[in-house]
Amino acid sequence: AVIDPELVQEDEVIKHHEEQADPSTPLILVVEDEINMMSFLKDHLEEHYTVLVAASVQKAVSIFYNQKPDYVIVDIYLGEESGFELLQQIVQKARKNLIPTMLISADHSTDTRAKAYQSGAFDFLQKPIQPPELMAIIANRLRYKSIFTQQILIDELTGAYNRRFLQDELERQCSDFNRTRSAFSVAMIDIDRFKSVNDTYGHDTGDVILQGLSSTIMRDKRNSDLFIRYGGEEFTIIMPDTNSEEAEVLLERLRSSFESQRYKAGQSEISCTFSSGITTVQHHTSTPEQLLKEADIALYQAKEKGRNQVRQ
Ligand code: GH3
Ligand code: MG
Ligand code: MG
Ligand code: MG
Ligand code: MG
Repeated sequence: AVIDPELVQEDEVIKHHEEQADPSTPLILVVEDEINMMSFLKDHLEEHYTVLVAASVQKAVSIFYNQKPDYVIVDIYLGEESGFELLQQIVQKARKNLIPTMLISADHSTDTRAKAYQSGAFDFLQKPIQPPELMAIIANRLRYKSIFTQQILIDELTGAYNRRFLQDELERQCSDFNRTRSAFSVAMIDIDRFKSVNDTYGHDTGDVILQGLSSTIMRDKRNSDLFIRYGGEEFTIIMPDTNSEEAEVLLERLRSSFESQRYKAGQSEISCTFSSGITTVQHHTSTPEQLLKEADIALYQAKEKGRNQVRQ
């Protein structure tokens, strides 16, 4: 029996959106055209993961690019199509985003296995699949991936995502917007007169303030908002599903909460402020470059108008 890919995908995508409330559950994409095999894999994987399924190369590619799974399992034999075709279309992005792929097949000849690894697959499993082995391989990969991701994507001092994350995420938001037409906003934040804080109280105090700002933001932002250290004392917040009014409310709240914090600096207590520029994609498509430029212009205006304020 062959799955109707249309039905399967719609169903699964909706499911994933509902489950997105828990972003800590890894997302596994399974590409398999045979319904018994599909449910078998799904049943086991769902004990630990959120599972998306696709029965064709085209559906798989679309889910892959839209949902960014954490791991991809691909059957080599997909009726008229082949898992190798799929791998070819996703391998570059998979590498860039550290998404491991597994090929599965009843054919486990040396040639097939070699071809699988040459095509970029990390793992190969021979059918019939043994669930403990499958689960152990995936668990290993995901553990490795999450440690590695922490190391390369998270800024050590502040715990914010580092800049590596920014371009990809902005591209993703822009392309989501083309699909959903749901507004999103981007804010640039720059600490005010930070150089003089460092000069007066020392770099360590400066570092504590950077950490203070980061904890404030990570506490007050929504789960879906992404907090990124753009560089030095500059940060970016990407706010999905957020129009300009909502973005301004959030940034204003962050601004006032940061302003009211006190930091120990030697004998004295000091406080600090930031300025922020917001831009929103609401009616028209945009590009990452354009968004950063607009947010930067708004930030510049906030500085010019006297700092410690939020501008659009
Ligand atoms: P403005 O209000 O115009 O933004 O003034 P500013 O002094 O904040 O601007 P400027 O860009 O001249 O200075 C930024 C300072 O941020 C300079 C640098 O010493 C400091 N800085 C950047 N990264 C770090 C860091 O990781 N730790 C500390 N302590 N300071 C940093
Ligand atoms: Mg098959
Ligand atoms: Mg700066
Ligand atoms: Mg500056
Ligand atoms: Mg500054």
